[in-house]
Amino acid sequence: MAMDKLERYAEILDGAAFHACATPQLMHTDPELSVADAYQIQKLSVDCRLARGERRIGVKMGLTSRAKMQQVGVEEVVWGRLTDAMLIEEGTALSFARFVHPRVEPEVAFLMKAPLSGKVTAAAALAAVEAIAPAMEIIDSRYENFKFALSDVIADNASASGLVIGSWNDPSMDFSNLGVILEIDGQVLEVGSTAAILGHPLRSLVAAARLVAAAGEDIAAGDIVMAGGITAAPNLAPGQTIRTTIQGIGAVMFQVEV
Ligand code: 0L1
Ligand code: MG
Repeated sequence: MAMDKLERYAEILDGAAFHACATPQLMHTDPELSVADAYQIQKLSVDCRLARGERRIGVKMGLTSRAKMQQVGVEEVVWGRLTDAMLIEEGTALSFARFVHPRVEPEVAFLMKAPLSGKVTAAAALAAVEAIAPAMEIIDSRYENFKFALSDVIADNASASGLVIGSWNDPSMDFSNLGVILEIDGQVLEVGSTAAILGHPLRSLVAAARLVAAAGEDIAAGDIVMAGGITAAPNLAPGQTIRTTIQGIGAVMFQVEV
């Protein structure tokens, strides 16, 4: 696809995120949009954020669990880029007005102590991890009605929009199958296991190293890698208190402003 068209799509998606205003699916006007085109659009749209002064802080993996794939009808693992403007401090309230139609996902976050790139083993991936934390991702599709096809969601930075990270833990523990509870206003809405992430969260990190390297980039020391949603993602609404607890590694919470 011609560069000027890729740039135009990137600006549309960046504008939709910036103004919290939904836009039609790119695939409706361009049904031939390829996955490779979509990742180029993603990079160009994140470049718009970087040009406004945001800083890259890592990457997110998306659609890494059956529950997530079934919820949105897309059956591929995807990745996206995270910036510092997406970080929400644990325990604080986020402004609902920043988002189009946000949802929340319980996740595991990795903090990297060494770079990771290309085809790596799970053992090599673990050796590059400084710490793991309970986390939540706020996803917000910029498309109308939260509806998209694979290339749409990739171009839209895999719906990346916010992340909240709890306390960091030593990664030497077995975190392959830890119980997960997502509560909204004290009510348990979703339960799951870290095993829902590709069978083991480390597999998501292995996939991240491969996919990010294929795009000519690296996972760097100091990066955060969000491993992907464990359960289906409920809608957020003003006034809610959201908490995720992961067995053995702690809890993380935030509120949504009224
Ligand atoms: O992080 C995720 O698993 C979501 C990826 C994009 C699909 C969605 O918006 O639900
Ligand atoms: Mg996610």
